[in-house]
Amino acid sequence: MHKPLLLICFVLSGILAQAQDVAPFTLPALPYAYERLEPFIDAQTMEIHHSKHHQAYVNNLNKALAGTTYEKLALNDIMLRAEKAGNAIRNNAGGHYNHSLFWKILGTGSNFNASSEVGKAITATFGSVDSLKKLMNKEAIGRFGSGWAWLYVSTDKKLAVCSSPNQDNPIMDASPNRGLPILGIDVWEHAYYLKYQNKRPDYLASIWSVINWGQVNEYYKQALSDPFLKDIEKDTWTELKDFHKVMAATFHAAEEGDFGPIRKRANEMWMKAKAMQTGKIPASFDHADIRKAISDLEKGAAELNKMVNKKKKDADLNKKLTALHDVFHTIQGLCSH
Ligand code: MN3
Repeated sequence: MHKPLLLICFVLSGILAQAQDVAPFTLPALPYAYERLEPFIDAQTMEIHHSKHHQAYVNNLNKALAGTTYEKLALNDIMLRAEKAGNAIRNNAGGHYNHSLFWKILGTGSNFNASSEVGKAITATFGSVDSLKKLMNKEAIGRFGSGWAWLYVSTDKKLAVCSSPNQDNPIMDASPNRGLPILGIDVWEHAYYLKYQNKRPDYLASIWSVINWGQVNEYYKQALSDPFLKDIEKDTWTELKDFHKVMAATFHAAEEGDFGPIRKRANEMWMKAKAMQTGKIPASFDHADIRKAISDLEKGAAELNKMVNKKKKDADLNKKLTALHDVFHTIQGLCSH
């Protein structure tokens, strides 16, 4: 191919890849023919699963996002707020993300390679790939109703296994297990019912024959260096989120000239700052500069609380609250990449 043409294709594919990461979302093409996974997964199941089920998640996601504040966010950032966003966005964002990953980690001709990066990590973590399969099948069989079984890179960059209900996944704020998925198994009946009927274990015994381990290895390497993993880790910091809620409610009201909320919640804000100071800081953020800023935050919040108790003037409270808000943003800044 000519160089200029190659460049145009490269730029175009970049734009398209970006375009798919925000609404309106589109159904990604299946990277192989429907019958490619026969006899393990039948062509009819693949066709309905991709062109009907996945398409419906995409359509319903676009519909649910329209006109909301989530509309401009990347898919990852939507999932980070899934619980807050409500069930329509949560279920369909998950449905779109999970299936997009699922199609890519399926395929034939790329066998498990014990000396690949993910191969070595699987052996080190689970003992062998067979132990991993047993563990994931156990999660998949144990998942009551519809859901997924996951192999994911946790926020401390280790491999882990879990399952999730419905279309949840480890990226979501709603999930008790957090990290970036690198292999997911769909255990909704629509994934296997035509061929396996109610026999979920038979489907699970088969699906390992069509895992594209080369792609799983790529996802593993990407996850290890993905800055988004830190965003997920930050989202696990409950004390930070709790403080943020009180700060947002009181500071924005004060900006509008309403000091009622801070007068009412100064003690609560101080307690939340104390909780940050005594609670566990996620490993990536547990540095001296963040500890120092949290200590400043606690001191400032204690002082503000004292001022409120002494019924100081709005202007004095405003100065203190603004300074506290700045310290909080310093912490937020130290957490970002
Ligand atoms: Mn499905």
